Amino acid sequence: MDGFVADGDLGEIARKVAAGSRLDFEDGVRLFRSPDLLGVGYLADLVRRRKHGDRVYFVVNRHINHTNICVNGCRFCAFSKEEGEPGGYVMSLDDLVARARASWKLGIAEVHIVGGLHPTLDLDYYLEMLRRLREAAPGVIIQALTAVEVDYLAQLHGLTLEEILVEFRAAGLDALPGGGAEVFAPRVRELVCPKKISGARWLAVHGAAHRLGLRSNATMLYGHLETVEERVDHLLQLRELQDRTGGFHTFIPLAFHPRHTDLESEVRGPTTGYDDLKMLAVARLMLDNFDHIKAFWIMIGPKLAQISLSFGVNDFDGTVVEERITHAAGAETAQALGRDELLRFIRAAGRHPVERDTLYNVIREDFRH
Ligand code: V47
Ligand code: SF4
Repeated sequence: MDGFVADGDLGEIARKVAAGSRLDFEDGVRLFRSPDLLGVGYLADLVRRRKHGDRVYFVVNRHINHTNICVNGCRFCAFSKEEGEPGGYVMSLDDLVARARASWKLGIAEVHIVGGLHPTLDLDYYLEMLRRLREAAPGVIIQALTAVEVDYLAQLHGLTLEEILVEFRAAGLDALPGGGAEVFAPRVRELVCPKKISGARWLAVHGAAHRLGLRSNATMLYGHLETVEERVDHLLQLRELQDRTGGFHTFIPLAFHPRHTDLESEVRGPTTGYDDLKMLAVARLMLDNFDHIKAFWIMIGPKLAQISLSFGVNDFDGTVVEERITHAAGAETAQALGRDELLRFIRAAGRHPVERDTLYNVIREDFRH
């Protein structure tokens, strides 16, 4: 193994990885600081291969952002608008349901719905949204509402997290997406999203969801004002909750896109390919209790997402169809990839594509070449 890891400082980590032992905080920092991207990637790939062999998952899904009006005004967000500001929108439920239904007819397995914290949309809007989606697109898994939205609506209606999640589940919610986690460190939150719920509260929402049997994802927004130590701290807090609940499916690092955001002049520019691959590989190594590490090609481009399949990644998300958050901040990727394109990228990397649903049930894997 040592022949593949050029950085001598990674020797102890390489031994731990070979033995399947858990990495600690210092290991995480060392991995981020190491200039040996190929060595770190090689170690991450060992772990990926051990867990998944040559299988790479993908989902045929559709994202919908029902409103961009938001009271939080996070400094990294170019998507949100204040109420009354030009460009603000709220989708009618008829419009939202029609979009989901059209995609259902085309065979999606998942609809992914997140939006801003609207000052007047209340619980009834969300419960009706879920009920109508369930009716209009039966069998499609509804992954909706970030922890930030769940907390906001709970506060608005004086409900506990458990109470509101039970209502959402009864109306049709199947799983929570991973958004809103950003970076848990209070120092960073104060700088980039001072009005957003704390990291502890984000973890409490996911913990409550897991206890009720809802599964969820986790994210981290990287490439802005966070330090390497704060990245590792974030990963370890996720690992700790996962040890307790086992409710996370997937970790998705989100590459910060600075254009049109309040942080544009405070960062050097968008993340680089080196940083994106390093982030994915270190996540694979530190999150030993997460089954899946997902590359969101919308943010890093399909070509780099394909390369990341050799750096610890085993999930290539998704067909997407419509994406507003990253595109408002200057993303130059397309908004959709067809199933055939996803298959082509995965196969060309020498991997075996597996079409899944949100809960990682296999939908299909006998694709003909
Ligand atoms: O919470 C906001 C991020 C998230 C920017 O769970 C930005 O499967 C980059 O969470 N540049 C929403 N990112 C998206 C999200 C997600 C995406 C794909 C899959 C899953 C999943 C979840 O987008 C927000 C925030 O962290 N974000 N602004 C920006 N300028
Ligand atoms: Fe609102 Fe979410 Fe944008 Fe923050 S990231 S301003 S909470 S829409």
